Amino acid sequence: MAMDEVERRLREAYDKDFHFEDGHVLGSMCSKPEDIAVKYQALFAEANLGNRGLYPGTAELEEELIADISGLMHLKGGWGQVVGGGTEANITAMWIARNLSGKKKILAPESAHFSMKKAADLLGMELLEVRLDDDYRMDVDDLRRRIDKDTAVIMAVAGSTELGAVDPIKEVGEIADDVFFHVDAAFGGMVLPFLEELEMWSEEWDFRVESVDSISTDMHKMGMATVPSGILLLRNREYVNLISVESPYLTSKRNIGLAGTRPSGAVAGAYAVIKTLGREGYRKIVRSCMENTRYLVEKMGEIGLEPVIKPVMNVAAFRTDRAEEIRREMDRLGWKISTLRNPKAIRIIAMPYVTKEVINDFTEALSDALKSL
Ligand code: 0PR
Repeated sequence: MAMDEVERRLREAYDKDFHFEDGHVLGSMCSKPEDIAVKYQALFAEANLGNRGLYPGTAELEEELIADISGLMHLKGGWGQVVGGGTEANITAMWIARNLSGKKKILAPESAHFSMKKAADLLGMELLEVRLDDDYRMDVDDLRRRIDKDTAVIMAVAGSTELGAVDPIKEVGEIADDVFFHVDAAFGGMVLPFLEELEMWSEEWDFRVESVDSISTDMHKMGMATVPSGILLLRNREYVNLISVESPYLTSKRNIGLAGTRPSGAVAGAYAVIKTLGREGYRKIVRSCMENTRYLVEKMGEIGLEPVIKPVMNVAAFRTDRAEEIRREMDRLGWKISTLRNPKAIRIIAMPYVTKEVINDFTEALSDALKSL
């Protein structure tokens, strides 16, 4: 195909997609990446940390990025790697737990992301769901009842996909003393440290809880970086041996983790964004997202929709038996929201591009739609 024809085709496809800046996407957990992340992801497009020896520069960036995120989550020493996202991080953590213990049972809250089902299936493990309490947090009494000699791992969520709820990590940690304990902070990892600095959150949820063995967080969710830039952190670097194989013909003799070739442009992108935003930059973003979440709750209240829980972070779900019907109608009007099945609710994530103006436009359109439904 001629160059201009290819470009026309690419443009056409691009225009079919929904873009965050258009202010109609209210159901995505992904960042609109900062410009600097996009620029440097492109510069490092050919880098592949799967063959580390060819990319010593990129490897240094990854080490610094991991050190910074470790610091944010109070991990000293330890080990970390940039992975393809929350799914890969959860699978890898379960892989370590299985190989470490030789056991099969995973205890996870009912609110765990569906990637846990993939992890259990792939690894031949058994996923047991722990009940939630009235605040949609893992019920520690139920957890205590379910743990037994065959439990390989307990996982908890810091920022659930549906509600942004945070499990009681410290209490779970007391129960998980002798068992591998993984915290999925795919969304919350880049929110909670800043909520804490803003004095809007006070529970310990990270490596300060001694029995936490691993934490995952995604830089492409609240990290303002490009897709895909997940991060997995491990307290004990020796555990790496459980997930590595010989790679005799490469520049490094061991290949660690699930991926061979790793999308390493995202490492440069994430590095660029954390170094330019710094803690202050993220604090500002989180503060503004929380203000907008409160504003959203207020505006939804005016049209008779109440939140399932008081939002802990910038994820808000509103109860309604007509959730699916509303989603379909709003979709027809060009608004992209998502729904929960239990309880029935519509869900909105107040990412930075969901501004007060967007909220005004959306609630106005929703109010009109509700009258005609
Ligand atoms: N853990 C949690 C708590 C998550 O919320 C998610 C994804 C994952 C793990 C898996 O992460 P990856 O998708 O990076 O593998 N949460 C969102 C979801 O499944 C992801 C998402 C993002 C969905 C953008 C839609 C969208 O437009 O709902």
